[in-house]
Amino acid sequence: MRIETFRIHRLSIPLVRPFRTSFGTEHVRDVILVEAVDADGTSGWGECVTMSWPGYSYEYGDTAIDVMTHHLLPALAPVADSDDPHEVRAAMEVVAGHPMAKCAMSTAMLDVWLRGRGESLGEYLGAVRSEVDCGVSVGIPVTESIDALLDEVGSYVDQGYRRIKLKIQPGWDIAPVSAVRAAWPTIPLQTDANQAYQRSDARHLAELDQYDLLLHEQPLEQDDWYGHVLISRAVETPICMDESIHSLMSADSALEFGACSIINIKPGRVGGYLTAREIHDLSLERGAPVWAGGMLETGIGRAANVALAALPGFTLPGDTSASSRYYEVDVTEPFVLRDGTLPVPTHPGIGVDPIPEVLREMTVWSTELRLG
Ligand code: NPG
Repeated sequence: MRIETFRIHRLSIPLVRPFRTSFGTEHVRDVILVEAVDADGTSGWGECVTMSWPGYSYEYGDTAIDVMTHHLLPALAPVADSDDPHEVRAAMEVVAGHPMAKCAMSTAMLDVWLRGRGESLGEYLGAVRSEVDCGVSVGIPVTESIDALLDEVGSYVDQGYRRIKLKIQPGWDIAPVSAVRAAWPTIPLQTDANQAYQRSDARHLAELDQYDLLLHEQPLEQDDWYGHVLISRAVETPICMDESIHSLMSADSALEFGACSIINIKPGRVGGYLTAREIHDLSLERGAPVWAGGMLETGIGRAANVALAALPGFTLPGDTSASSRYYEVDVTEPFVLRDGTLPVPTHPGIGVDPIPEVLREMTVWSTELRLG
C-alpha cells in the first residue's frame, strides 16, 4: 500500500425527518467522506461523523477538515506506505483530541489496506455474526406531541426494529417513556439524555425504573464521572456512557469506578476502529455489554459500524438502522432491514462504495490533498 492522495468530499443530505436531541435539531446532514487513494488507484473510504456545529462534541465539520488538512495529513505522510494499522494510529498521536477526524482518515487507509489483502473489515476485527440486530433512535418530536412520538415508534416497530431508544431531556422523559411502554409492553426500550440532567435529578430518573428499561445513556455531563457513579447507585436501570468515553483508558475507568456498566461504542468518538475493538475486548473481559452507537452515518460509516457490531461482545442491538431511517437516497446501495437485522458486508475492506452519480450530485465541496 502507498497512499498518495486524500480526497475530502463534503455532502449535504436532507434527513427524512428532523432529528431533535437535547442539544439541538438537525434537518440536513453535513456529511464528510474521506477517500484515500493508493498508488495503484484503489480508493478506500472513511466517514467523518462530525455535525455541522459543536453541539455533541467540540469537533464539527469545519474543524475536522482543518485538522485533517493541516495536521493529520503531514502526520500521516511517514506512514503512507505502512502495512500496520497500529502504526498509522500511533502516527496520529501527535495531534491531541479530534478523534472523529482521526477515525475518518485512518479508516480510509485501513479500507485501502484491507482491499489489497482481500479481507473484509468484519473478518479483520473478529466478527462472529453475519447479521446484526438493529435498534432505532427516536428523536424528540419537534411538536413535543406524544401522539406524534407513538406514530413514529409504531412505524419502526412495524418495520421490525428490535429495540427503541428514546431521546429524553428534563420535561420530556416520564410521559414519553410511559406512553411507549404502555403501547409496547415488551419491546426492548432505552433512553438517551445526551448529558441533559444533573446529579440532583437522580430521584427523578429513578421514577423511570418502573418501565423496565435496558439502560439510560449519558444522563449527565461528560466530565461528571462521580455524578454518574451517584446516579448508578441511585437508579436500578443500568447506566451506559457515550460522550464520556474517548479512549481505552476512559472505558477502563468508567467500568472500574462504577460510573456505568454498559458502553456505547462509536468509532468516531474514540478515534477509530482499532480503539473501538480494544474497548470491546476490555468490556467483554469485564462482562460489560457493549452496543454500536450511530451518528446518522451514510452507508459508508454504517457498513463499518455493522462490521464492528458483529463482534461477540455486542450483545445489545445498536443504533445501526437501515438507510431509510435517515435518507431518501443513501450514497451507497441502501442498507435494508431484514427481520430486524442488517447484513454484515463481506466484500474486502468496508465492503461498500459510494455510487459515483449520487456522490457527485450531493457533493457541495471537495478538495484533494497530496501526501509528501
Ligand atoms: O441511528 O445513527 C443513528 C443516530 C443515533 O441517537 C443517535 N445518535 O447521541 O448517540 C447520539 C446521536 C447522535 C447523532 C449524536 C448524531 C451526534 C450526532
